[in-house]
Amino acid sequence: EQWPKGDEKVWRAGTRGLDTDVPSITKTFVNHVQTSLARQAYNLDNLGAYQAAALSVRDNLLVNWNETQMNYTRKAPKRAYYLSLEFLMGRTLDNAMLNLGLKDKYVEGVKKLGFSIEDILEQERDAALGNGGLGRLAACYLDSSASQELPVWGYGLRYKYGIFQQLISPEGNQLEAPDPWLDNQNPWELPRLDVSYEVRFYGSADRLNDGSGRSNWHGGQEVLAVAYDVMIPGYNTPTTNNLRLWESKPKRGFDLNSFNAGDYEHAVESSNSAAAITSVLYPNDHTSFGKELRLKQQYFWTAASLQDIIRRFKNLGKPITEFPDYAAIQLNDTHPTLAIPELMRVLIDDEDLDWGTAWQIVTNTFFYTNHTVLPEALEKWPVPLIEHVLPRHMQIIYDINLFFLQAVEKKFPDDRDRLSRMSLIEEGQPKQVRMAHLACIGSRKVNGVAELHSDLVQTTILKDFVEFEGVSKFGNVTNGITPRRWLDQCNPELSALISKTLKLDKNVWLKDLTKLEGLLPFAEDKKFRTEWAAIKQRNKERLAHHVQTTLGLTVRTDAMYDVQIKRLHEYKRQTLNILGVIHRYLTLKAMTTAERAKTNRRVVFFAGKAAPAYYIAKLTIRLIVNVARVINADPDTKDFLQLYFLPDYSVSLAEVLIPASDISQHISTAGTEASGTSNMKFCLNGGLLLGTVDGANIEIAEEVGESNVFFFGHLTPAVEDLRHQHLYHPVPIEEKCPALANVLNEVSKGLFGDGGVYEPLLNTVRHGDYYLLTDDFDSYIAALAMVDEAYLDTEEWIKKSIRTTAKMGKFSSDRAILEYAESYWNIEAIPVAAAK
Ligand code: RUG
Repeated sequence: EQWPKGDEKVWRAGTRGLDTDVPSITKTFVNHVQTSLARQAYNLDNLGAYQAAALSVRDNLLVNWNETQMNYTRKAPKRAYYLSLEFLMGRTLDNAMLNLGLKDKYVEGVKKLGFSIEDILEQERDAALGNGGLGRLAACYLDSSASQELPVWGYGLRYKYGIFQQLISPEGNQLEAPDPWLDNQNPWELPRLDVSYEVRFYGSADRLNDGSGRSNWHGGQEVLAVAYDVMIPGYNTPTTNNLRLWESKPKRGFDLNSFNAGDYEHAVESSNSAAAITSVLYPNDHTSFGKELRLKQQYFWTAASLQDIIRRFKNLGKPITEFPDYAAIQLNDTHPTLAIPELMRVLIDDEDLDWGTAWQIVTNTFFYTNHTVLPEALEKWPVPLIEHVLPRHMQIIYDINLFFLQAVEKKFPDDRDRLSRMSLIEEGQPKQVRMAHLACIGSRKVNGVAELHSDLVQTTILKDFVEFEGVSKFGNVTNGITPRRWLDQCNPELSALISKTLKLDKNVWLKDLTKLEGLLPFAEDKKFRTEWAAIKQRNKERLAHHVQTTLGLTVRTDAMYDVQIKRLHEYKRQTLNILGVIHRYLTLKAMTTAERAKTNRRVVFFAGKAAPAYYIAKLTIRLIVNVARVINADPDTKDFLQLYFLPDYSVSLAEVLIPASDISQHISTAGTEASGTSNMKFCLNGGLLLGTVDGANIEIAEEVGESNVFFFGHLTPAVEDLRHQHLYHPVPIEEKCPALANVLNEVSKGLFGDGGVYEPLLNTVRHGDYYLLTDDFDSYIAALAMVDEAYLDTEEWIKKSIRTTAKMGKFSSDRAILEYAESYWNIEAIPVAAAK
């Protein structure tokens, strides 16, 4: 190949390589202190040291990132694009050092410069551009894609404000504050002001009526999407992929005419409305609100991403009909479904293709992952809203629907119920577009995220579609988690013990997690068990220290740690857990001192955010906080039962909580939790699982063996009947579940402060009980008793803990991403040579 510009030798002499030894690391660090931060040793605080460390690590990432991108461009492989409205990345510095294999060197380097790595790491703010499991899954998948050297790019939005910061008032109410995560500058992103696209909203769409099916969409508002690139380093490979996040900007700075006429407000109005699109992440999980700004976010992001993907494809000089051979686009839930009509619009209106050819391309390009079957979470957009914001897309959706229903009618003649069930448009006031139906028919394949969930997708919400399109279009990819962050990074001592025991470099087992099985025989080794348990103990002390320094509370460390951390939601049943805690408290109160002394000491932790408008979820937080206040102050019981609600749950907090847990709770009503991923994280760290027969709990039990998990509660097939009985043959709670009735009464009577406050929450259990607490409470309490009994047999418990970790190989996100790559996207690894 010919050198493109100037003198190759001069270029090469100026090219930066990786800093891989301590002197070059400290040199780059000091350079950044001097020239990027304009500081010196005498005025460099921990925050400055973090920034200098981050910038020097980033230099290394950039070297690899450049090589990787150039390699992809040269080899022009098929690529996959992961479109997700949420990427819950957490902190980057530690992860980047570990993935580069340079953490030890950086630790030594910053020490020489007078800093401790722990202090530096604590300075970083989480990148919290997500609500929970869906966004964190996207982050794990990026890590695995890069680690497996797969050509995968992420596309998302660069929200100015991530998920809100959660504060707890003295009364126990959740308060929300903005999360200005970009305030201290973000060293992990590269603004690409040279990469920008125009995106249109509103206006009108006139059909050309020339038989082509084309329309002219004109007028309205035009805004700019500007790219910010985030480097995604693979583990133990130079491959460094890209996450491209879009920021919205006005196309023109402001309206000069209004400005000159003295109308300053109007002059900046349109620029404000453009910037508003990417200003904040919607803090709802599992609810669809039909808000115009959210629709604009979805379209803005999909339109910009598609323009970028198409431009990259066009650089290859191939005919547009080959697009699906070079691009697979994964829709993470229905949030990016507008990409389907948008690609149709581009192919028909801009590329002049006929409908059939365009539809062929579209349905070979997209893949759709469903993450929930809960009806309130299935996205629907009012037709009048889409007509207003995206008039051309509404036309296209109607056209897609027409052709689709004609085909259904052909296969199932005279089945009008079926047509109305399957239509993209739900009749009503107003009519609504069913996004899951659109995502399904516009995609090549559809998958759920755990075996049970994928079955439910196929037998409930998309049943008609399976009958129409054939079952082979539908599949399952059980979720996974990256063992780099969720074991090596968050639990370094356990990681080191595993490497030592398996006599394997961690580079090996962190990339082939099934190697953990080699730990199984060591469950019988007393010395190993002692080491294993000592690490758990130190992780509890680390957590207790964290609570002490952040909240000023003293947590005992000689107890079982019982953890439930996840979004607050009725279906996840934090209510069941807190009512169980109260039950335990009442039981302890009724015991003699001697009886109490024989019980298992337990510390219960909760953490999680509630959507700001979710009243019942917020009331649950309030109850937890007030129960904690009473229990922790009760001299009779406080040595045996402690309770904490840790505010402002985040990825970083999870990294401290998970390694410290003995038992964690995943207790959703059967059939409601699609998969869950924190269940996998706890088990990987040797925490046992207390759960319902739901989501990925089932597959975890299959792997680790039922004797190592604690299952309780009714099974999915029973749920519908039970709900029916609640409605039509209700049995008073005092009769059906006296233990639970007693707990509710104590709350009502004011044992934890004003009982009246909690009535709306308690009434969800007394009446209707949609999430089946009255059905599952007794078996839940029995399961908790089994957990206590098992924990008192310390050696046996440690064996269970070891066996659990040993059998978690399946749940590596590497396994999951390879399934997507092979069975869905049809892409291959494209290794890149290490930079010199
Ligand atoms: O609730 C699901 C979890 O069960 C799952 O593990 C996770 C990742 O697949 O996605 C969660 N989810 C579902 N988050 N939002 C939705 C619905 O929009």
